[in-house]
Amino acid sequence: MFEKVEAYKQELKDIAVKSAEELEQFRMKFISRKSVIGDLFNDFKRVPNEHKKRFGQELNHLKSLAQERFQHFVVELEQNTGNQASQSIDLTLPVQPDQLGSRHPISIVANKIISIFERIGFSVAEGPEVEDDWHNFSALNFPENHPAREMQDTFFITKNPDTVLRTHTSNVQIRLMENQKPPFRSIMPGRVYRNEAISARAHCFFHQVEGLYVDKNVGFKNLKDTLYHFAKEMFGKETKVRFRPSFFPFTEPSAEMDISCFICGGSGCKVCKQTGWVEILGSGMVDPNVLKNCDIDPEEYTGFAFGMGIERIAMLKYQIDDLRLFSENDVRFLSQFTGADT
Ligand code: 2U9
Repeated sequence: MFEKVEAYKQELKDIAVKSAEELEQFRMKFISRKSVIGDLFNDFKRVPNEHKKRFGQELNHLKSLAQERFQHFVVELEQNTGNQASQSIDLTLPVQPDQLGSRHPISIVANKIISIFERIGFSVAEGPEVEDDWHNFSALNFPENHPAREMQDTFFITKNPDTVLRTHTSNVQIRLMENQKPPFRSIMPGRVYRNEAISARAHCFFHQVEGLYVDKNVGFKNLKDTLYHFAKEMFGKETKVRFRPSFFPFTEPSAEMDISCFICGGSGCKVCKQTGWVEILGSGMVDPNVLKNCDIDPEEYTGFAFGMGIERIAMLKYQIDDLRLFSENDVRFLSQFTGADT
């Protein structure tokens, strides 16, 4: 057995390791639990007592030698492969550009709308998305039996049926008028909720920008001038505008605004469904009841208001045919909206 130890010592001194496979073979033979050195330790009990001490010393020495050699080969191999890797790197190759994020199309459209109105003196106002019945419905002149108040249309908070997820950003106008004195000239961008089944054409949340202008002597002409200016800034100088009568509980009279189709210029295409016109927003003169609900005298002050869905405008502008794309966070969709128009 002493001869075996001597033979392994010699082998450890002579051996060379050139590759990862050879290193693994070395580890199996000399380091692992089933190594030849392990076998020799198992044989220890059969060594006569008078030789046990010297055999133990020899074995420990053999084990240390194997571990030293193993460490040496590990370092040597790392250095060699590292050198090879650095030699194979072509430092003249162009750098891979960083993958930059891009602004969400809803943000792009909202920012554009905000900047158009800011340039003509409107400020931006925000308010809560969880709202009470008064600010979301009653103050806005919604009758008790209005269908929007139904569970099928509005998300009610189960624990408190007086609390809803706001169905429009009009709650912000009410809070503004309750807390400050006129004149008001603000826009209200934000997320709103409707109890709708999710499909390509409907979603349970979307985004709006609403606007409010209240002052002495504000008339329907101011509404038309302002929205006409907006349409030209948003969709181009050639854009034509038309108003159609409509109805909302919070405005009287009310009108919907169409613009000439910015894809076909009015001659008829898929986007405008061959009509030459696309509906962009709703508007109207603030109902006197709404002003009274906010302690504003409708004999002294009048105002106009408008509201538009941001998703609708983004879908028209970018010809997107499925609402769900806006909230799925698919990078293949989102990365298409890079560029200067942010
Ligand atoms: C107050 C008074 C009046 C806001 C208005 C509309 C017309 C309108 C729709 C556009 C598409 C909602 O997102 S949409 O479905 N909105 O047509 N909104 S006037 O009128 C107000 C708001 C607040 C105190």
